[in-house]
Amino acid sequence: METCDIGVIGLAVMGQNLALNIERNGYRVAVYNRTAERTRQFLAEQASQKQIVGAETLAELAALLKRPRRVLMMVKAGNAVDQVIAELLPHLERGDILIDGGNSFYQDTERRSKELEAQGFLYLGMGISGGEEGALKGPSLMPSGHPAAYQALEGLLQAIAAKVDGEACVTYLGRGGGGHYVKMVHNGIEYADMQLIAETYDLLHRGLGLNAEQISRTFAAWNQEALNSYLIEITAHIFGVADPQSGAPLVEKILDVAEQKGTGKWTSEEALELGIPIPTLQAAVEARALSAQRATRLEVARTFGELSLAGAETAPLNVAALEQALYAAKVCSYAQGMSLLRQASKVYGYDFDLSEVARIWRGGCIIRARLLNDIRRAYQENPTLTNLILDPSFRQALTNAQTAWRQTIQHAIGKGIPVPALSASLAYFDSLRSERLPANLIQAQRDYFGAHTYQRIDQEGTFHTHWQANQS
Ligand code: NBP
Repeated sequence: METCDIGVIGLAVMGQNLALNIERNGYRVAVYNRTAERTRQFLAEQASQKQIVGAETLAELAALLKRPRRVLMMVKAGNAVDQVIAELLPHLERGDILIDGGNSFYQDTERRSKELEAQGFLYLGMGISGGEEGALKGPSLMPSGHPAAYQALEGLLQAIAAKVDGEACVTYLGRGGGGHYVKMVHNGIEYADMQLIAETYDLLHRGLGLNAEQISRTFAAWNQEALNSYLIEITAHIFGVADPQSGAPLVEKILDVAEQKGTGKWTSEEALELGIPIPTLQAAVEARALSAQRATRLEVARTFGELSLAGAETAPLNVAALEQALYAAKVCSYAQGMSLLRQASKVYGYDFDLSEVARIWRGGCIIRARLLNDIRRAYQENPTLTNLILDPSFRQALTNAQTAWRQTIQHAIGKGIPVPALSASLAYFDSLRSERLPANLIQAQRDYFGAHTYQRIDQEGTFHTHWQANQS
C-alpha cells in the first residue's frame, strides 16, 4: 500500500498541475480532494495512464504514502489550511512532512510551523509562482521551514522547479514563514510590474495614438531588449488577440476593473509596519482599488467632462522614451521589494540571501525578467548593498534613463493620463537622491500642533518649540 512518494491535497488548478509535474519527474503521487468527484474526474482525464493514485479519504491518503510521509497541501489560503491540517494530523505520525504550497500569509505559516514542530511534525511553507503553466512545466519555488524537511524534499523540488542556465529556481529560505514572505514581496513586485506596464500602454494608446497592433509590436520589440520579461512578452501577445465576436482587439472589450486577492495589500501593510518605502508597489495596489470604484469614476468623468489641457504638455514624447521610463520605473520597484526583504531579513531573522532570491525569480514565476540576472549579480558582488540603485550598473542605467523618464511623466501630466506607479518610482528615485527633503517642515508642523519634538541638524538632542508664542 505504502507506494507513493508524495501526497497532494487540493486538486484545483495548482494542485492538479503540480501533481502532474511531480509525476512527470519520476515520482509516484497520491492525490486527494475534499470533493471526491474532482479526484475521480482528474484520475479519469489528465491523470489517466500516469503514476497517480487517488484517495477518497485522508486516512486512505496517509496509508498510500511511504514513510516519513510527505504531503503537499494546495488548498485555498486561510482557514482551509488549518482545517486540512486538523483533519490530517490524526492520520500522520511524528517525523512526517507537511508542506503548504498555497499563498498563505507568512504569519500564519510562522504559527503553523511552531505548532506542528512542537508536535514532532516537520513543516514547510512554500511560496509557488508561475500560475497554471508554471505549476505544470516548472514554477519558481520559495520554501522555508524545518531544515530537515527541506533536505528530504530538495531533490524533488529541484526536479519540478523551473530551470534557468541549468539552475533550478528553488532555494531554502530559512526557518518559519520566510518563503511565504518572499512570495508576498514577489506578488507586490508583480502588482507594480503590471501597473507600470498598464500605464505605459495607456501612454502608447492615449498619449501617442498607437493602435493595438502597433502596441503589440512595440512590446514585442521591447521584449528583445533590457525589458525582456514574462509580463512584457504576454502583454505583446494580449494586444494581438482579437475578440471573436466583433473582430476588435479583445483587450479593449475587457472591463477596466482590476481585482485583487490580497497579497499586494499584505506587502503594503508589511512595508508600513517595517517603515520601508515602497511607493511604486503601494501605487499599484491603490490603482487597483481605484479601478474598482468604477461607478464613482463614471460619475466624476461625467461631472468634469473634457478638460482643456492646451499648453499643459511641456515636451514631445516617443516610444523610445517610454521604453526607458518603463525600465527605470521597474528597476525602482524591484529595488523597493528588495529593500523590504532586506529589512524583514534583519527584523525577523530570516537571513535571506538576496542574490539567491533574485536567482530563483529568474524562471517559472510571473516576475521573471532579464533584469533579475543583473539584480542577482549586484547582490553577489555586494551582499550588503543598501539599495539596489546604488549598484554601479543600475546607477548608470538610471542616470541614462532619467531624462526620458521625466519627459514621459511630464507628458502624461500634460495629457491628463494617470501614471501613479511610473511617477511613484520617479519620486522614489528623486527622494533617495535628495540630500535634503522638506521633511523638516513636517517635523515643525508635528511639533507645532502635537508637541512631538524634533531634532536639529546642528546639535544633538530633542527639541520642542512653543511655536505660537514665538510668532513674530
Ligand atoms: P483555490 O485557491 O481556488 O482553492 C481550491 C481548493 O481548495 C480546492 O481543492 C478545494 O476543494 C480546496 N478547499 C477549500 Br476552497 N476549502 C477546503 C477545506 N476546508 N478543506 C479541504 N479543501 C478545501 O485553488 P488554486 O487556485 O489551485 O490555488 C491553490 C493555492 O495555491 C492557493 O493558496 C492559491 O492562492 C495558491 N496559488 C494559486 C495560483 C494560481 O495561479 N491559481 C498561483 C500561485 C499560488 P473543493 O474542490 O472540495 O472545493
